[in-house]
Amino acid sequence: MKLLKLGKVERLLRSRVESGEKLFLLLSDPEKPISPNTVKLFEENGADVLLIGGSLNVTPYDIDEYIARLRVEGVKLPIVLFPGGLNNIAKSADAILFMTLMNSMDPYWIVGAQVAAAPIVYRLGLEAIPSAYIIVGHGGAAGHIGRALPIPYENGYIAAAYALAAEYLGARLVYFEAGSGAPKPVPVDAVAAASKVLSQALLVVGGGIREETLAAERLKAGADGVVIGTLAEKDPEKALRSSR
Ligand code: 1GP
Repeated sequence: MKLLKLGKVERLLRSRVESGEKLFLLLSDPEKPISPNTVKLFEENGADVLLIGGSLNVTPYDIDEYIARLRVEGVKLPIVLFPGGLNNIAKSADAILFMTLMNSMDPYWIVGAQVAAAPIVYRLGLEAIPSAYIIVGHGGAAGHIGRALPIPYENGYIAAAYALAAEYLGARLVYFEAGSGAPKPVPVDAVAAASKVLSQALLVVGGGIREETLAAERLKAGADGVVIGTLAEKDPEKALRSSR
């Protein structure tokens, strides 16, 4: 038997949560990347990690180029791939959310892409964070591309059942996703129900967080962190105010 050893990025995120902090995961899509200066603004104001990923029209070269630009400009945040597919695995990231799209109807997105990805992640030496991706409500592009059967907005208890199943299956991070730019974020009661049953996995929530109270309500309901993408691109100052 080998001992469970957490990677550097996961340890950092867990240590922040264990010390009572909430996580702010900034998301940049390399197709419309957030500029290095804006990323630095977020870094100086409490972002914990930069997620990079997108569903379409992204190559590993775009991601490596973007990361190189961020590093040259002095961005020090840990950079974690939030992969929309195999085309998002890039060697200069620090870690990858190694995700299964739990409520996909297509085995490819549940396990097929992961089997294809695993040897690449291993060869590149990326820290893999075992993660479950669960799509709720609108679902946006991720829901469409991932052939998800989104959990109805009103049925938070179903989302919680998925989260618990994810933890029992070994996920150490559960990501509730409403879809980028979704009209409504994941409902608070789904977050509260999941947070009540999870005992080990980090719970992060993203999609449609564009008003100042939306993140705070979800964090208060028990989310460990929020992901903000669209608002960070469009209105960084508001995104900062909305991240806590
Ligand atoms: C999308 O959850 C993320 O995958 C962030 O969504 O772009 O709506 O902030 P937004």
